Amino acid sequence: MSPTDHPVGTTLTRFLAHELAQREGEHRAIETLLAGVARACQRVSDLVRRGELAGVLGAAGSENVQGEDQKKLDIIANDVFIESLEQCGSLAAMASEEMDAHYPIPDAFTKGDYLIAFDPLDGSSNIDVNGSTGTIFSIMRAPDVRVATDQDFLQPGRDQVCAGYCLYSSATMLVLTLGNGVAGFTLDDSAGEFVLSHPSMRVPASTSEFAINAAYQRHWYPAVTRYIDECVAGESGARGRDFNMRWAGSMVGDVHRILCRGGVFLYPMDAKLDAVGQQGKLRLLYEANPMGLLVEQAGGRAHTGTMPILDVVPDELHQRVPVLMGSVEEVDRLVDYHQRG
Ligand code: P6P
Repeated sequence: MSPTDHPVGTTLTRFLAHELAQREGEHRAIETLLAGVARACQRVSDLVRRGELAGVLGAAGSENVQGEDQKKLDIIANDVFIESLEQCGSLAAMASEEMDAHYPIPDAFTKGDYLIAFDPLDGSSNIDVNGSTGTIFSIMRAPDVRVATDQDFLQPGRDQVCAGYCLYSSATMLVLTLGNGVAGFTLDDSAGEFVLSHPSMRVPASTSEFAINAAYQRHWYPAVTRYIDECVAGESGARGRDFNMRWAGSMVGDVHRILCRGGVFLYPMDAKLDAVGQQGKLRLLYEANPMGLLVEQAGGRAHTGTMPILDVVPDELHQRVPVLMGSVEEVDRLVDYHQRG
């Protein structure tokens, strides 16, 4: 069964029941887990929408394992996901951008066969200015239900069972893949549930829109400089057409736009990251891998510049990677420029 087999208006619950019915043994656990994810996203969406009125804006006065200043809502959203999922019975452990190590499901609760890695509030620097933010999640199988370790999460992105995000913007949308295409659900506040609105999201192979933080231009390596210069040169340049630029400041906002109308998202390796020994800015397990699976499932490409993102074998929980993803023709051109050096 594919997402296009479901009529617009189908609830997420019914969609999951049909899509997972053929999966012997594991469908109930994934359905329960994703129902918990949807509930957590609804709770975070409500807090985001209420903003100052809910007293959730502003800095928390602490740093996360990445050394980044945390927003209050980073911590609150993380707690919402822990609270919503730790008793669902489908998980052995959880890992998050906001937690140094993995969170093992307490022995008091039923454990399950899956792991979830998530960024509870991606783009949180946007939260105080009412910009788009989101939650990104990646679901994998747990090698050992009894005793989970950080090592258990270190699986290539191609092995994900499910990946998705929830975008908190003008509408709240849950977008996910179970390995059989990409479906988008819009939160119907009156009904209090996610409803299928985008049965089969596809990334057009060609685009004239790129997303990059141009403030780092002086640090770019030649492949990226060449690619962006050619886009900016427009109709009279090598590409023979004008390009547009967007930068949402939240990966969820940029990738959602690409899933809707095409484009290419770049957070590449550069001299500034190299100088501090970082392999990239974005995190592999709970940003690049889930977004990479979604983009590939929607007919796009996701690459580090040297290899497909989904083939990277992680070596630590908060590993970073360079990210080039979106319309196939543009990512292939970027990869070609990277290979030429
Ligand atoms: P910059 C948000 O912090 C994030 O991880 C992504 O969501 C976003 O695309 C990127 O970083 C923004 O980075 O350097 O432009 O602030």
